[in-house]
Amino acid sequence: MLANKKLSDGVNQYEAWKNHIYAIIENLEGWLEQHELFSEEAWNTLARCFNKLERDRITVAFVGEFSRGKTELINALFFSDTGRRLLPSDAGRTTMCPTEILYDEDRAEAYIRLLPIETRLKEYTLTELLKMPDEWHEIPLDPNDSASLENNFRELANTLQVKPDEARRYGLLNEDVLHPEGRQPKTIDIPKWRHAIISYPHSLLKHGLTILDTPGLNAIGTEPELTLTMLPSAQAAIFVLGADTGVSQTDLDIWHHNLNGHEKSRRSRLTVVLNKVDTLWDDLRSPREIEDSIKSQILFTARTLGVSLSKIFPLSAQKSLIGLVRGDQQLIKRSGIIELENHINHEVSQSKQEIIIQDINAELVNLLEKTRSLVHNRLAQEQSQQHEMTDIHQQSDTAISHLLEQTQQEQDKFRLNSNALKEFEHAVDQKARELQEVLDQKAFEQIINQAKNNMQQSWTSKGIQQAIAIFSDQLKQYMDAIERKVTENRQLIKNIYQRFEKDHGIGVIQPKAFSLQQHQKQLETILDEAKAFGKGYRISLTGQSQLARNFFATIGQKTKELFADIQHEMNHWVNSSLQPLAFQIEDHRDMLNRQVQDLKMATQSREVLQQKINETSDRIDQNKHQLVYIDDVINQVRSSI
Ligand SMILES: Nc1nc2c(ncn2[C@@H]2O[C@H](COP(=O)(O)OP(=O)(O)OP(=O)(O)O)[C@@H](O)[C@H]2O)c(=O)[nH]1
Ligand SMILES: [Mg+2]
Repeated sequence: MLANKKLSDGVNQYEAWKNHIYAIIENLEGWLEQHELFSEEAWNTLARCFNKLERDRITVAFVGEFSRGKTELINALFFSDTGRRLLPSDAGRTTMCPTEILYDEDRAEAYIRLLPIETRLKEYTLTELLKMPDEWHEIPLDPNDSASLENNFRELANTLQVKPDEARRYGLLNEDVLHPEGRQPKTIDIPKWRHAIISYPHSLLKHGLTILDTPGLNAIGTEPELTLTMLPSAQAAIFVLGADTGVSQTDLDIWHHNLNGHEKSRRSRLTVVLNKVDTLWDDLRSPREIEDSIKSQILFTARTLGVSLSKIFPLSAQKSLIGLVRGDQQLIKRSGIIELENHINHEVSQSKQEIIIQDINAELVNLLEKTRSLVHNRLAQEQSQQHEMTDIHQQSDTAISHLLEQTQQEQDKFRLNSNALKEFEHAVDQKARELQEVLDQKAFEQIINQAKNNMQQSWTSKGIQQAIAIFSDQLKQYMDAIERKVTENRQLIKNIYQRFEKDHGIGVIQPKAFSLQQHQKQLETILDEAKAFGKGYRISLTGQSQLARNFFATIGQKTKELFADIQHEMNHWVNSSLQPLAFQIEDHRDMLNRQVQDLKMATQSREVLQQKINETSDRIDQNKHQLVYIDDVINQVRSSI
């Protein structure tokens, strides 16, 4: 189908890249093993890359005020080949809960999993609930029966009628609906489900695309994890406006609070859709007049939101769905959907590049470069040994005995130093323990608990903001203390390497130094969000305990994950920091042993020495071939972008 073609191009390219990298990793693994270059560090790096590739998904989120046509657009973009309006799209509020649409590779089945709204009363965060299958209601789906699919998907729009008190407990009561005097409503409608996950075997979803459909975001009680965690982590967000409504105040609120706000880098991945342009199609106006009126709407939107014109796509989701279902090419073209598809395609491959450059590519190239230095070292050693042997070949017997003596002395000195490696390892362990003490889970929990108490005891918005400010300061101090210990550790490791370099000319290949820079940036972003959170809440609407719960379900959870990440990466760094040195020590020891043997041999027979010289030449050739191979793989990785 025409409309899906471009999108699948983007995702297919991504899939092809992934397969390419998988193949590179697999080949590399075998090759490293074959040439005795497969260190524990290499194993860890490759395993990490593999994991990242497995888990990696691209999320495109659809965001906007209710009834702007988000769901209709998803139907047109992804599900028109079912010949139906698959996901419920209707006037008024329709999508009631955030809905992730993906394909569950592990289970390889189609289903909807729905999280009951009642789980809002539990202390668990959404992230935690994801790991508790019993809390979810599951409906199996038959992807070949589109009528029953459409029927099952209606659950996404399902509501419950509850008493105002119950709604308040869920944090879903807008106090404005209660009249200060006069009669109170007996019941009000709230969403039946809190979150939905659809697994559906669509080719794009199978290739790692996740679509996130959101309910009109201005809705009271919007799941805080949606706006603070899920939206910021989506690779692309599509903000949907209606040409019939223009940019309303509520559209602007959503834009500023959820999209344009804290993470400036996200802006490049933001797309604005001006939907429902068909409402401007008017048979009494000339095509030129219609085009002009669309253009002026686009200009106005660009100015109001402060985005460039190239990011705004006028279209009609409804007409494109109809055109696609009927195979009406003219209507499809007029609907404007094709331009949006091209753009999403571009965004998807853009974010693909970001992932590659930042993560996998850098990791692989780093490993390959280290391996290259190692082979380079071996080559240099073999070459100098060949030199020495050729020299020896021409020397007198007394000169050879002298050389043997010298080499044995170096061997002794080296033995002493390399025995000291155990002590160095001990020192690094000791420092690592000190670091663990600083990163102590209890200290972190204390910060969280104190903030929780402070918030629950605050009766004013100002009090909440103060509690957040204290929380931020404490986290910054905590991070600074970690930074100080990390610096000490880094210095210790550097000294050890320098010592071997000075005494024996080895230790040139050093481990990648661990840096907290990235994490510090992440903490800053989270703290900015925390500040915005404090300002954005009206305590009267939410109540402190619900507010504290929201805060810790989002900001609290994020900081927890951040420090868990730091701990994890740091452990890896400390455990592997002396590995490159150990590897080089072993290499150097082998070389010295060989030299001593060669010299001993030379005192006995010149012929055998010649044979040794020839063998060394062979090894030099092998090393040169290995260097060519490594450069080739580095090029393959770099050119895979
Ligand atoms: N005329 C016209 N109507 C549209 C278009 N796209 C969507 N609609 C209609 O607008 C209404 C709302 O569409 P939805 O897709 O449910 O909107 P939504 O943004 O998902 O709304 P929520 O789920 O409530 O957040 C439905 O009646 C659609 O048929 C369009 O391009 N043109
Ligand atoms: Mg919807």
